[in-house]
Amino acid sequence: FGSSATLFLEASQQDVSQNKSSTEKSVAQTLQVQKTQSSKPKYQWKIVWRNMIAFAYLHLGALYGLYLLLVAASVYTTIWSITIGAFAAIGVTAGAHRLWAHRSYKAKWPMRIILMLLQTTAFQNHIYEWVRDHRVHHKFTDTDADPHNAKRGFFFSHMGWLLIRKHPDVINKGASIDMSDLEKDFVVVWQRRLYIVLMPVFCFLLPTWVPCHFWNEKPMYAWYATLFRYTLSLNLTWLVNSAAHIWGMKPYDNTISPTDSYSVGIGAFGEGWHNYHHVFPWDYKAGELGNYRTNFTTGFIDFFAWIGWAYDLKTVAHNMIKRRAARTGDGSIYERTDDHHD
Ligand code: ST9
Ligand code: ZN
Ligand code: ZN
Repeated sequence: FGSSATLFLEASQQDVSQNKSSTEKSVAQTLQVQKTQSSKPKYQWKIVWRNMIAFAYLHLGALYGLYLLLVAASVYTTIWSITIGAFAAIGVTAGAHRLWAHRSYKAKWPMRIILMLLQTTAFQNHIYEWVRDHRVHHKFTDTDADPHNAKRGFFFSHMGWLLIRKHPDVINKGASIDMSDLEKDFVVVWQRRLYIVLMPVFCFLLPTWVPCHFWNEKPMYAWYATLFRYTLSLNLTWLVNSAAHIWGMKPYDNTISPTDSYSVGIGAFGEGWHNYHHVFPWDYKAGELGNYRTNFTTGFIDFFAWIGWAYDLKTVAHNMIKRRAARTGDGSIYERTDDHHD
């Protein structure tokens, strides 16, 4: 404000004393504004080498793990890896995402504890941090304040955002996000406090120990199988931020980057109906129809609703969806052929 006032005074004085033409004045003003702006600190990437090394190791280890699972390890180790990967995914989709980030249903404490342990197995940061980044992503989608802003390209929105320091806008604008609901949930609070112990145990140690103890798997094979399971589930999750913000249909809102993607939907346990999800984030199905084959997470929540542990499941009225699609969609809703859009 101070520099704008100085600018104004300087411009006025010049006007009186030198009687310059208005064109000259505006050139002087532009130069002055440019000077003021260039004195602001410019955002620069800051690589976090610890993460670079960790993710390089994870991906190389995962490739070796895949090789071992295919040619050397016990078939039980493969079945075990898939099972743990699936349970961990549910912790992210039904837990961190649909329950804690969006409050699209309510869950009794035993279900919340189960979901918390599954989410810990997925090691995608503790629930509080995961939810904070995700709420910021929804509120500031496709801007610098979006932690994995898809406008910065496939690699950044996929994995790159975890390799560099966050854009200052993420932290500044993220401060406006209300997290008080999570601060009151004892399951979230205690997971955050104990994360440094819980995460290594549930994501790495237990999944590696079980194959060695129960079917005499070689420890090295079990370790690389763990790296494969973890790295694959990370990449499937990241595809929601990258691929499902770049390629696919936009049946509900054509003006935003998120898309409905059948293949991401399957791989990410029903989280690929991302155009729908960004328009109606409170729907517990995170998709319009949520049939179980393409939306396994919905089946999981419905099961817990059936036994009474999940309740207050929120959905969206059919008419409201239809009206919104007609108003802002890309028209693809009228060409439904796949499972999701039957
Ligand atoms: C991972 C997460 O992979 C994946 C999330 C994916 C989300 C997908 C969404 C789609 C939904 C569906 C799911 C489908 C699932 C399918 C499964 C299929 C199998 N707001 O972060 P710091 C402040 S994680 C407000 O350190 P730096 C805050 O004060 C992988 N404030 O920033 C914070 O302090 P504190 C494993 C914010 O230093 C302070 O800033 N994990 C916000 O720039 C510093 O925060 C890793 O690899 C915000 N949003 O570092 C760890 N953010 O926390 C990677 C920050 O004390 N992370 N603040 O309150 C890191 O190393 C660092 O975070 C960093 C940035 C280097 C990336
Ligand atoms: Zn979401
Ligand atoms: Zn998104």
